[in-house]
Amino acid sequence: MKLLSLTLHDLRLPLVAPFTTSFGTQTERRAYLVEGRFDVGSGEPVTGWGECVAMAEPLYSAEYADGAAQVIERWLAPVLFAADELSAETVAERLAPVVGHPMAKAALEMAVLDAQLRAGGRSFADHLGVTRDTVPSGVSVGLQPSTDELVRVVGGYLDAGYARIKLKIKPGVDIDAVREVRRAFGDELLLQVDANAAYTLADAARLRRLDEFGLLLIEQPLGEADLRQHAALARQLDTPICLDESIVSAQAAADAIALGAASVINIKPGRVGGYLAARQIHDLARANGVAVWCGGMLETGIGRAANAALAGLPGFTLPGDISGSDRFYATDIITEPITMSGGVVAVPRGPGFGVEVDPDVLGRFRVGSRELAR
Ligand code: OSB
Ligand code: MG
Repeated sequence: MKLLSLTLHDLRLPLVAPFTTSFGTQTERRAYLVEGRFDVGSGEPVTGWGECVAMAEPLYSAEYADGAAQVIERWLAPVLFAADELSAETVAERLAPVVGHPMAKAALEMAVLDAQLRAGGRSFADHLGVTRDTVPSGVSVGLQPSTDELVRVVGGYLDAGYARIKLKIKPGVDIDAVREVRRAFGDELLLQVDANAAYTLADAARLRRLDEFGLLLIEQPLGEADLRQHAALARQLDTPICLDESIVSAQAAADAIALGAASVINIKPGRVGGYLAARQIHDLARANGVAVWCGGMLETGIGRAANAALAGLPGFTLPGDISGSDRFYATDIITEPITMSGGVVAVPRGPGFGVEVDPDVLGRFRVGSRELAR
């Protein structure tokens, strides 16, 4: 394949409700979508879509939306335009000389992969060898103004059928919140927490108080670079430690496993540089007996569909943050939104990622676009 043109669509999607984590509150999702047009050797050019999961501000990771768009425009797209035999399998290797920027790279790999699969009439799930028809659907619940409100919001998601609840926590908004949710919904509820790096090792005694609540895991209690500290914390807790921010590559995953820093890994394809690296981490974790689940980054339907396929791999033994589109958006940018029903989301089976972008909706939420060409 040859890349003919690349359009960066700059979107601002309003959220159905504010989403608050230990690092801030979002009321809209700023997202760049990547639309690639490819010469596939025969017939008409084929379009492939990718989504950049970098957030508007560099608070979750060093990458942020405008920085990712710039690195794509200035450094990454030119490498792909120069390639005569482009394939999804070689994107990461071609882009490797540019240090970092996994989310920008992942968006480009997605567009190439989507087009390549569409040209061959195959779905991403078939490409991965996924045989499951559905994946369990969990929901990430933001910090709420009060514990009463938290219990009410969790109750709403459980009534809707979500299979697992993840509570965002931060120092001081943790023990009581978890206790009240447990009290309201019982011990059978699949419950986990995510600190987004808000604690330090000095908080170990406080975090140990979470052990009594039978949580599936605690996600990223400490900083991104704190692999050794996470290993030290793991020795003091019964609750399994899951890493998110720290797993920036397959190498980081291997290090975390070897150090005993994580007994569970949250796989986010954007954070690790793409869906093919995500698959490698899945394989590595599975070989080491480490459970994985698919994280989310408030994706539009494009990334949400791709995540639902990835999560069909056999090592994804815990429910992911793969909720229905309506958990964040009143209107998704794809023609048929991703839906959660009975606690599961369907694995898409159409060509490529299996979803179609709605040009009208895209136009409605787009605040700018840039077209790049060979
Ligand atoms: O830490 O998992 C996280 C959203 C943005 C950035 C980081 C995280 C999250 C979520 C939401 O928890 C997951 C989702 O998309 O449902
Ligand atoms: Mg997380």
